[in-house]
Amino acid sequence: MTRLSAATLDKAKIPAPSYDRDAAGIGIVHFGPGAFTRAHQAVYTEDAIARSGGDWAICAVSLNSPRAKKQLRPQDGLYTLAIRDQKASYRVIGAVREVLFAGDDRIDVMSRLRAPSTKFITLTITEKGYALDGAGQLDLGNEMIRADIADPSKPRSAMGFILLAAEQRLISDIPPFTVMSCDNLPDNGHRLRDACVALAKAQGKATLARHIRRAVRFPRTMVDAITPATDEVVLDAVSYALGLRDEAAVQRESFAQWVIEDDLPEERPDWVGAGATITDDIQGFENSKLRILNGAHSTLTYLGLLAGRTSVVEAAGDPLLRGFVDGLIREETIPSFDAPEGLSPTLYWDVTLARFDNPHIIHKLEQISHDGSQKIPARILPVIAAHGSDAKRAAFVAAGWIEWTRQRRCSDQPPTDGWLSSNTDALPDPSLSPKDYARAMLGVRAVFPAGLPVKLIVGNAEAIAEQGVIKAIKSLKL
Ligand code: CS2
Repeated sequence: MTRLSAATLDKAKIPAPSYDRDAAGIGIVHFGPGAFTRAHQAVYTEDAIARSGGDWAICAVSLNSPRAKKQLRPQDGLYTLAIRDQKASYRVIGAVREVLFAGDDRIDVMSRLRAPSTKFITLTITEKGYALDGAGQLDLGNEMIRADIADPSKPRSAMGFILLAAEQRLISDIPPFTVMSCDNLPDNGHRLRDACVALAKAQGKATLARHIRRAVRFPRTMVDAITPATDEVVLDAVSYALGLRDEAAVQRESFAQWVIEDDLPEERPDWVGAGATITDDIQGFENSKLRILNGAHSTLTYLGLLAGRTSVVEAAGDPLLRGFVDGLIREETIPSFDAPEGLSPTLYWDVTLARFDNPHIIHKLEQISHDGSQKIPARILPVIAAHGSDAKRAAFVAAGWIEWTRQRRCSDQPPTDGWLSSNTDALPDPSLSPKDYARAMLGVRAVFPAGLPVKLIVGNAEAIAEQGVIKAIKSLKL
């Protein structure tokens, strides 16, 4: 089958970019061009360009793998967005104009970052890409950070690239870019800014650190759209609808939300026209999303995997797991934070649960299970911190994650978790008893802060190991 590309686009049987792609210059460099950003930010940007024009096309940069380049380059950056909901729909997105892999194209990446036409750097590098420790500070012992300290001129981390480019722009008197983290990280923009400042200092560049703090904007954001990994079923459905082969297609539910902190330059894409919200209470939105949606996801994931479930829709359809997560969110999570004005957290949860029930989205629990060591501290532990030993269900989820890591570390399918795998020295031996393992895990400060109800969590982990998760849930005294 003929492949999708600029040359074959006129054969597409689905809607294609309505604007002149060649006329839209690149104004955004995006680190981490995985499925999420292609299904989310790139779509907002596509709509913004189509509505209001501007040089806002995207240069997509992968830091760790040439995969996106292999998928997208032969297609001139074009790919299909498949919306999988009651009504399926397909459209070709054209906002990505250039695709680079830092491993091969470092010089091109740097010249894009330095170019005065680049006004934004955006990131979806996942939690682990920020190399933060349990307290949210840059982990100077992280391998890529150590490399960026040893040789700042050949960056490996996103922070390293941002710093080198900011320094070169400063020297050449080019106005700074705005840097926007679009990852599920509490306080994402500020943590990224602080990580950049810490790295600049560790590199011995005090002036650059000051410049980053004073002159570069790092608006925080809340991003949302459920985007399961692309599989052959999606690729085949897309090929059929499109009439061309597309190796870079992505799937998503129809719901999408993007809230951006009101700290943007005047000159920016018409993201608001495309449906994004600008707010001065980003934290309220962040907490709602991270603790409600992502917290429920992680809950269904670890408890669901322990119970032999495989997808969100399947786990949410299990009356026991559904009742458990519903109680967690309503009775423990929602009272743990202040919702932003105009957002009803209970309504938000109702809508979220209905999104989990979408039978057209098969979101694998295994996918969500990745990097739990980075996700649990953002999604579940703040709820326990807010209620202490009254956080009965949240404490059970923390125990579920701990016991799941023990079981999986004992098996031939260890958790996909970069931090866990590169810090085995700091972790308890999985052959310990579930009780001793859980107690020792709770002492791993990079994940668990001091002051959590240790006895409660350890007891739950033991119960899950002894009785199985289903019985353990049933015997919870709530
Ligand atoms: C999920 C998120 O994989 C995960 O950790 O919880 O990717 C989730 O699907 C998105 O944040 C939804 O916006």
